[in-house]
Amino acid sequence: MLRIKRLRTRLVLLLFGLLVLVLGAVFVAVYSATDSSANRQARQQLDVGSNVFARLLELRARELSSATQVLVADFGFRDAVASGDLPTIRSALINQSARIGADEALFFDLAGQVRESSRTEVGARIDISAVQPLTQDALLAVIDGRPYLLVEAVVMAPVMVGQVAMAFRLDEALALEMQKLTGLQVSFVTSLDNQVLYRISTLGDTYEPIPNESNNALTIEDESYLGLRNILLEQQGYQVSAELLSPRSEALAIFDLLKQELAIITLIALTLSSLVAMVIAGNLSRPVKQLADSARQIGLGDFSQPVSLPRDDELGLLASSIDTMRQGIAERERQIAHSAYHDPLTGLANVLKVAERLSEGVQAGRKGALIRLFLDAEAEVLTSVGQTAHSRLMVAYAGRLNTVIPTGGLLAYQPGQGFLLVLDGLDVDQAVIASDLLLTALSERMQVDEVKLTLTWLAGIVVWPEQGSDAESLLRQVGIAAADAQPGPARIAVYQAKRDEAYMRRMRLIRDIHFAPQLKELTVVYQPKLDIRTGEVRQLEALMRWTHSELGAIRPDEFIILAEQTGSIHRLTQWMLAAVVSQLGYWIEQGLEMQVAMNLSALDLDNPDFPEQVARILRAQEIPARYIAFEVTESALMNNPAASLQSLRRLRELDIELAIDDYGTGYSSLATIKSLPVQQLKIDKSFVLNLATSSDDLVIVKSTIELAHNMGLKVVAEGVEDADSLSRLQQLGCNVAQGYFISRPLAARDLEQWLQANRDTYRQRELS
Ligand code: G
Ligand code: G
Ligand code: MN
Repeated sequence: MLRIKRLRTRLVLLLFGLLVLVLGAVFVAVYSATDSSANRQARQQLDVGSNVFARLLELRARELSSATQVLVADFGFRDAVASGDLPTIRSALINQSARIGADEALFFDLAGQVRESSRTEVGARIDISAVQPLTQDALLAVIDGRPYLLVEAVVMAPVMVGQVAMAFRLDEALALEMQKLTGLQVSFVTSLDNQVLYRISTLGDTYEPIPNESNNALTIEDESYLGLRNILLEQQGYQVSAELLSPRSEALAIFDLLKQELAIITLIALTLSSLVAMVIAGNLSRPVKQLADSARQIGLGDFSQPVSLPRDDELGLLASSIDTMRQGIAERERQIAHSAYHDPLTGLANVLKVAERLSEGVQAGRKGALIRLFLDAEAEVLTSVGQTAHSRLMVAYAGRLNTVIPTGGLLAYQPGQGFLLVLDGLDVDQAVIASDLLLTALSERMQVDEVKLTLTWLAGIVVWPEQGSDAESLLRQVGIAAADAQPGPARIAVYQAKRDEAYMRRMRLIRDIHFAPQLKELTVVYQPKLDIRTGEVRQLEALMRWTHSELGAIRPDEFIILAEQTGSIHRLTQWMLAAVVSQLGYWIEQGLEMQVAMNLSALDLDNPDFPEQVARILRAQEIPARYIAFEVTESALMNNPAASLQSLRRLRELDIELAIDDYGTGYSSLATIKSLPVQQLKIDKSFVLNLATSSDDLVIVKSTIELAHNMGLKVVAEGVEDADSLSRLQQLGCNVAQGYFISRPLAARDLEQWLQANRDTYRQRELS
């Protein structure tokens, strides 16, 4: 906007400036032309004036001359001169000069002295300072300091007896006459040694003579003149000049008029040129502004308006370039938008598009289903066929699905997760039926290149609004549902809210278990193990407890598995070991000698450093190895038999007692256990809980005890909940009993009290 304004201003200024320049030049040219023509005119007038002046003087001189001749020819006057009759001479002089209007008439004697004049006072002194010939007949003289035109004649009687001169003063009357004749200003200036003696002028008394140097233009009382100085006499320091001034105002007046006209022309031209500039600028800036608006529109993402200017100049070209650019950007924008919502491999929509569609569906208040169709064991399929074939397979399946999905359904592909299908208007049953059809289509044999495959597809379903109210939950829930699907009859799994809760809880525990040790949320409880023969409690089983800050007490059955899955189990075992060893240290100090058994998980046994860690911690706390024992389940041993065996041997070398836990729940036989460096066998509580009533269990327990004893193993029965069971175990020769009947797991303090209180309980029993 600003730029455009500037463009207009600049154009106006440019035109304006150019015009001012041109007009200025014209003005100057006209002025100088007028000025020189005024000068020329003035000069001409001066020349004319000079000539006129010269003629005038000549004329005067001739008049004077003839009057003088008349006078000297007069007999009476000659006679008077010859006789020296001064009064007659004088009166003749007066008469004659008055007659022709001469200002002065003089009579000179033979010696050239003025003897008589026409002046009224008798014997006046007349001082003739300088005389110089002016014309053929006349002289110019300075008499009494004033300029005169002088004409002489000799008086003969018949010899020369004297001289007569008549003078005519260069006075104001002459000047005025001159002015009338020529139109010039006329001045006569007499000076001696450059000091003005006398001056008269048609310009008045204030007239200053033209300076010597200047013979040109000068200004007097606001009037411009061109001057000309005619020097009439120059002698003995005297100078007489006639100065003519020709006014230039008339000539210049023409120019004044011209000046006004020029000003008006200038004004009009300026106004017109401004208008023209505005129009041109507007003509230029309007389309530019239009283009700028279009460009801004494109910048804002509106590509709908075509850009064009109906012009065949550069601006038109620019407009069509911008339009090409607009189309290009629009196309690229469309591509970007497309790839943001589409999977590049299959060309199907992607999960973002699904989320959008779900949000729309949920917000519109419609019901619908989100179905995930995925390959069973996709990772294995990928490994066996390779990435390229896998990609081609997916494209092929996408094509197959596209032909069978119900109209209006949105099919999307999520790499590694299979296909997602959004179907509006379906309830659960319809979604299951639809999924079944789709799975059937997918499960048909597929051929890609040379490879023919029949793959197992599974489906997970979630429906809204019953099961979810936003896209994010629906996508998460369909994943949970999918995780439940299994090849076979359960190949389609519908999302169940309960599972979701359990899932969330599992996530929470997995996240938090890592921090349980440092948050001091873990504790240890101890369950006594009764030596059936002596009735003494010399052994304890240490069991971990986790009190979550929000979820409360969490059973090991729940969290140990999760800890194993995440690897946190190492931290837990370390913590347990440290806690138990420090408790042992305290008890030994107190004189309480107990062997404490800890449970190990498969990962502990896999860890080759574990035995060394145990040895280190025992050494550090100075606890003899016989005070601790470890319980390991059969299944933990089977996870990595070689490494487990290695660890057990190392632990055994440290002189640590080892037990097989939960015996009877796994598949291992006593024969395999025989090869292990273990000393105890713990019969699983499932065989012991009902020992008093179940003869089957009794048989199993009995034979187990016998066989174990044959192999030199001590037998521990866990889950002893009643006196009958205990006495049966006693009869069967079981070595140790553990269970609620004896005591529940107790905190260390409580255990100490329990031991105090029950020191003799079982001894008496044995005696009885
Ligand atoms: O007492 P209780 O319900 O707590 O024990 C449940 C299971 O948890 C038992 O199988 C027990 O072996 C296991 N368990 C308890 N404490 C620990 C422990 O510190 N480490 C391991 N690996 N398992 C434990
Ligand atoms: O698997 P393990 O041997 O580590 O078994 C210890 C588990 O058995 C602990 O969870 C403990 O609480 C539980 N337990 C101990 N005695 C009894 C009992 O008498 N009855 C029942 N039901 N569980 C017991
Ligand atoms: Mn145990």
